[in-house]
Amino acid sequence: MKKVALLTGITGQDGSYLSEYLLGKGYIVHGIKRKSSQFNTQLIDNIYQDPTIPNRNLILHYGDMTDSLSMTKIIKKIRPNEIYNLAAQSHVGVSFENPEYISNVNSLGTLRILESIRLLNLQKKCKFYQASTSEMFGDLVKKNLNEKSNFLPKSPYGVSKLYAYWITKVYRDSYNIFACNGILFNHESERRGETFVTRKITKGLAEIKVGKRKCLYVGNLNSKRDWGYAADYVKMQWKMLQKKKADDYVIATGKQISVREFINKSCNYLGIKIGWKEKGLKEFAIVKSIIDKNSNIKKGDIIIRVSKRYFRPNDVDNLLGDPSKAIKELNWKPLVSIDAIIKKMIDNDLKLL
Ligand code: NAP
Ligand code: G4F
Repeated sequence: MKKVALLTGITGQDGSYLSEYLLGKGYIVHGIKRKSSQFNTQLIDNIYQDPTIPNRNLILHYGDMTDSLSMTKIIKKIRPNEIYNLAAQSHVGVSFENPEYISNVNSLGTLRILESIRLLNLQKKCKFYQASTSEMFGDLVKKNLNEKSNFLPKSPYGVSKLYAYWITKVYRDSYNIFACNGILFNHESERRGETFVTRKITKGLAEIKVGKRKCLYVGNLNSKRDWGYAADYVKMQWKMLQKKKADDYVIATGKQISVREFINKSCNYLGIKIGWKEKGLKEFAIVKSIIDKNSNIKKGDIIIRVSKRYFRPNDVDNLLGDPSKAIKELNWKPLVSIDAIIKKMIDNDLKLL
């Protein structure tokens, strides 16, 4: 019998990679998508329309994390073996603008699924994966963060995800549900949403290179992140649910760079040498030289500026993970370096242009 998986957030970065991965493993994949005024299935259209994948293997349902009835109805109909809860309002900066909605989706949305598993008596049949996040840690601890580190979230997003993390543990311990938290550090890809800083930089610089844009405005350049590759990380989501015992795991590379270094590396890859001038909100990056003489950029052009608009009321400046437990128990090894991620993202953004 084929295994049946249900993915919330199937239209997002991780949802698209995980559904490809599970279909490749012979699963029947059900996904929940929101009703939107524009198409929101771009990232899964390739698999949805793939003639080699039978229609019945990838099935989409309309639903919403804020709507218990729709969620319970879908779970009752499908009776999945595995649920991957990837759906979230996932932008930390935006969470300061709509904290109530983000809590409804990220916190109560998770509770709604766990309650459905319990009320439908699926405890023995259905395993549950929760997309937890390094943003729950905050940045008060300056060492590598692991499963035993304290949580001190600094944003409504971080707090909403901490509720989801704990309720997942509570349902595991109270009702014997096989429920795991994957505490994933930042992971990026060609499919990363365009408002997250890495994609904003690779897309923005690609546009500057081809003359579609003059300058890119960013926020906190000093923030450091432990950036990995999304297609690599989703495999660990699946692996967690294949263990004998449910547990929580940090998935990270154990290396970090700053936003400024990410820009430097991206410019290097595009053959643009830049220098940084001034400090704080006045800081900017100026072109010192360019390898590609046909480029639209000239020496002396200012291509990056800082704007107050992209600062958060409170930011996590420093995130670095310690994936030792996953390395040992899940046979985890980060496979794609930050330079390789940047190359993949820029090549894709140039191709799209
Ligand atoms: P993403 O690209 O932003 O995708 C989020 C998904 O959630 C989208 O499919 C979105 O649907 C869906 N969604 C949002 N609100 C919803 C609602 N009310 N009802 C139903 N679906 C809703 O995020 P991602 O990067 O793939 O991340 C996947 C999960 O991992 C998220 O829970 C995120 O918080 C968590 N996480 C991500 C990272 C990372 O670095 N990427 C790190 C740690 C944890 P639409 O397409 O309709 O918007
Ligand atoms: O790319 P970001 O928006 O990602 P952030 O805040 O780390 O959140 C992402 O990773 C979390 C895991 O730790 C996920 F849970 C979450 O769902 C999301 O996927 O920002 C990264 C850093 C921040 O410090 C931000 O202040 O970059 C800084 N930054 C500087 N300029 C900017 C910008 N961030 C954005 N989005 N846009 C800017 O212009």
